[in-house]
Amino acid sequence: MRWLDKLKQGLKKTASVLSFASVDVDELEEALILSDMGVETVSELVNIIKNEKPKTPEEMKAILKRELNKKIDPIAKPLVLPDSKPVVILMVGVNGAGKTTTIGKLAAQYRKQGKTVACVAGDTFRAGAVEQLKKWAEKPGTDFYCGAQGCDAAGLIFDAIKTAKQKGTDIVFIDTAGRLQNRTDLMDELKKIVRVIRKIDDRMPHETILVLDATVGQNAISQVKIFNEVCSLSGLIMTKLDGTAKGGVLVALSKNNLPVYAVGVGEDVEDLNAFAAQDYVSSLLGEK
Ligand SMILES: Nc1nc2c(ncn2[C@@H]2O[C@H](COP(=O)(O)OP(=O)(O)OP(=O)(O)O)[C@@H](O)[C@H]2O)c(=O)[nH]1
Ligand SMILES: [Mg+2]
Repeated sequence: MRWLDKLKQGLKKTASVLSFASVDVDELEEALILSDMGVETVSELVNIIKNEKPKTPEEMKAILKRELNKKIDPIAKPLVLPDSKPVVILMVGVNGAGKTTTIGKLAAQYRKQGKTVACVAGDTFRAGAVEQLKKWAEKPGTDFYCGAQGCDAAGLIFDAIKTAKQKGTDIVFIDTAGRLQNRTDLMDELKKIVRVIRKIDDRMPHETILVLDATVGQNAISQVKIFNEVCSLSGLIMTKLDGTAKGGVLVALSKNNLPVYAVGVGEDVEDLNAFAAQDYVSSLLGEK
């Protein structure tokens, strides 16, 4: 299946929440809230639509489409790697968001472009985490760094980056353990990881990406806020846009001005792609 078809297919549930047959603004408001766009964004959108007094559902949809594009356009930015060897990319997020899978997908994409890649198993916490990343790393042939379960993640990451630097590796992906944003002990560990990486080079990590699971809807807002406070995020990747009715959450996230580098619509290696504003908005609105 082509990417755009996958995206449309994935956002079908959200699109069905957002389908409207009349120009009833209350009905529209409810639908927008159900799609997890957030109360603030929704009231802003509804006010604009009310002011323009659309006469047909098509007119209403056209206004909505224009306004959604306006919000999404500035945050839909591809990941552009800086000129550095290595480029260090740190992946963070709550448990099960899709960090490890996303690293696997990105590693494969960059290997295809001929880059040398290393994956660092910084999740030393969860049993099976190392093996999971190793499987992803093996397929496209990336270097792989890991330690014993329970070992100090920051130390492992420090050594791995140093070695990758000596070897001249192009990109280093650092996987980290999932952590809920209310676990201060784990958040402190993340601070330590960042501190240690900065000791090698204060421009590192070049990217700190929060991986968000689209199915959590509005909880993504507090995840962004807290992870940003702890490790100063450079961008977001949203996974699991397939099969969620809460696909509107990306619209709510746009007010953070953090770029959304990519979105995931499935578990396979090709199910991650750059986030394109128009494709997303037209999928959200169920356009053919
Ligand atoms: N449907 C779907 N599943 C996904 C997507 N991305 C990841 N997954 C699945 O989500 C589950 C969790 O993914 P992981 O990559 O292990 O998540 P994680 O953030 O590394 O999890 P922890 O290490 O436990 O914190 C796996 O079963 C993945 O296959 C996606 O875009 N769509
Ligand atoms: Mg993981």
